[in-house]
Amino acid sequence: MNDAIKFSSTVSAMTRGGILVVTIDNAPVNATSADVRSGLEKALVHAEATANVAGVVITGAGKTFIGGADIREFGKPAIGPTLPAVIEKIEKLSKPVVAALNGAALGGGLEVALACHYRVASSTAQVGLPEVKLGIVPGAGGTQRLPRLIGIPAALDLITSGRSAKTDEALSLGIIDEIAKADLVETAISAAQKLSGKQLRRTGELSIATNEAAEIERAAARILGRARGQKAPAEAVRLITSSNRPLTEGLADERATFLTLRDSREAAALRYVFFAERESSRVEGLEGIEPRPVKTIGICGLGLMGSGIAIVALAAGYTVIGLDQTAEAAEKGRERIVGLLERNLASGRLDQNGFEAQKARLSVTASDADLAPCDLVIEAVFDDLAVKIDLFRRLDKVIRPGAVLATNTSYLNPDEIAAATAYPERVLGMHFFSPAHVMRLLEIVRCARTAPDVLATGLAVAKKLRKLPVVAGVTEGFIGNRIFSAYRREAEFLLEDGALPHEIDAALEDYGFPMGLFAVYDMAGLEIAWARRKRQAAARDPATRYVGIADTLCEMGRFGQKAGRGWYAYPDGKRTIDPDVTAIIEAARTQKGITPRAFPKSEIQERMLKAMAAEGEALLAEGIAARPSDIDLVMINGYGFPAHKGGPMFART
Ligand code: T1G
Repeated sequence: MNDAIKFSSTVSAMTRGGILVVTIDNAPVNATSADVRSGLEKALVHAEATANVAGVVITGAGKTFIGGADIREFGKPAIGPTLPAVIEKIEKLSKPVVAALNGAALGGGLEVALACHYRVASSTAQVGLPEVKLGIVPGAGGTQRLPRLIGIPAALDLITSGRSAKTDEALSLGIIDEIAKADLVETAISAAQKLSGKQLRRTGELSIATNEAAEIERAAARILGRARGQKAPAEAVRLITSSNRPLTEGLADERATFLTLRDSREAAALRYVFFAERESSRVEGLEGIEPRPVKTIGICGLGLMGSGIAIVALAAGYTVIGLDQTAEAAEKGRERIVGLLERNLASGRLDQNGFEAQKARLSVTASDADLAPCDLVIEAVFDDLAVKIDLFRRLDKVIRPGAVLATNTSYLNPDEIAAATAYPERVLGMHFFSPAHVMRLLEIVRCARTAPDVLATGLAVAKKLRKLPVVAGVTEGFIGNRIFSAYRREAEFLLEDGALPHEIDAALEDYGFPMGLFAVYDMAGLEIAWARRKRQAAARDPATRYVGIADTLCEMGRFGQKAGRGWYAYPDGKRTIDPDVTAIIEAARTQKGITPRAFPKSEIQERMLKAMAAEGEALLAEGIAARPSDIDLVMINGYGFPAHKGGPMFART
């Protein structure tokens, strides 16, 4: 082997068996920064010009091949060479270039690989073009080369979903040519040696099957239906479905579209969310604080929420001990959890070994004493203060003092629960969103006396559960429900001022929410908020504006979809505008002497956004939320706020 050649600070190479093995080493994810692009270009020029180099292998250092273009460079002045220029050099090289995918090849990383003449992957690699998740389209040939390799329908699925494919699927689709059985780079070297001197398969020169028009049309319609006002998926559909045109034409259209989208508000919002998700688990003052070790998690209450938490804990590798009030209830809980595991097995999310292993790590009981081995106990019992305090007092007697106690309460004050226990510093809130095995968001509630390493433990467990943790201070409803209450309050003000439920819902759906507020309200049921309003009635300040319309509906038994009527009527299960509700709203306006007026969608949206942002500002001022982007993550991941709008705090900027 010859000595290494450094083409840039992040790109080096050495010649092995006549093949120039180029390694990209740009921590943390080998993003194709300007230095990487320049190093790659120099390596290709060197390979072309060096007689005893018969071919090239490109691979990454660490666990990622190339994680994509460097998102942090977006919006800054472009530094040459551009990625498309480097990629064109790869494809046009006279000698074989083989990609050795040592890990994730995403975005620009996959685009580099697609321009190579052969692709070998390690079994742990994954490939994908996730650009739409950033509000852009692939900008370096993905929409033009992928269809040439795997056909338009499969390319539409991968590019417009932004999902990754593991190596088995990538092989069967034709994205990669081989899964290395032995050493990856050695396999790639021998592939390059075999291709040397042979006719090279250049992806850009491949033709595209055009006999799938009906399937393509159906797929395109489905994708556009799901886009909900986002531009990137629609542009991706246009570029992919028109990719059977001369490559240079398609590449030029793709690049222009990418540059336009990259500078759009939608893309800026999604980049903001991308970095916000990585910021949320950074808590000031926790640097260097070690979380407490957690291997066994106890879950008290095996209803919908508790069983969902059990599923994610089992999937994360924890041993789970479920507790319920009686042996029958515990057994019912176990059946519910195993049923969910069986669904995962049936859907292929779990293989048989995984199913058996997870099932084996689950036990249930009705006896507190069986929770003794737990390092963390999460309660998801009935949301009543006395019930929770009694449970935590019982747990104080059976789990070791160093074990962590977490309450999943949505609205109770965790400080009151903690204060009633023997070791308040080991108590925190872990507010899961239902269904817990689906929703990523997890509010980690820092109680007044939560010890730093206990908070660090909550964050570490959240990460292992593959949740998106956001730290909240103690206030009624923490971050999400506090903002949701403000959002709901403003909507009810709008009802009194002249708007109707379906108009408000239409404005919110037009903005990008999957469902309007009143439709969601009817689905969740009006009685929960009603019970809380009645509890708070005595303490309510008579000077603050209060809308009694929801109370009127509840007094009439209009609790929502389950009751067959709420804000809407559901004659055949179908949500229908109900003139009776309109009459109730009109009566409420008359009673308050309000002269109603019409509200355009834009004004409804503006008032709702302002109400959320104002509550967000209050949460920041009170120190309940650490940063605006945490608030945005909560509203996007827990309440359907459209990610491509960035969240209520981003939207006000
Ligand atoms: N650019 C810049 N920084 C990035 C980055 C990227 N593409 N990807 C990750 N990071 C940072 C991230 O912010 C974090 O920083 C650290 O790396 C570790 O990330 C031309 C234009 C690759 C699967 O969308 O999916 O290519 O917090 O915690 O869990 O068509 O990162 O440490 O300061 O996520 O091991 C397309 C995005 C870009 C992939 C690794 N590519 N990244 O996951 O680490 S656009 C993507 C990921 C593009 C082309 C277009 C994941 C990962 P910090 P991490 P991980």
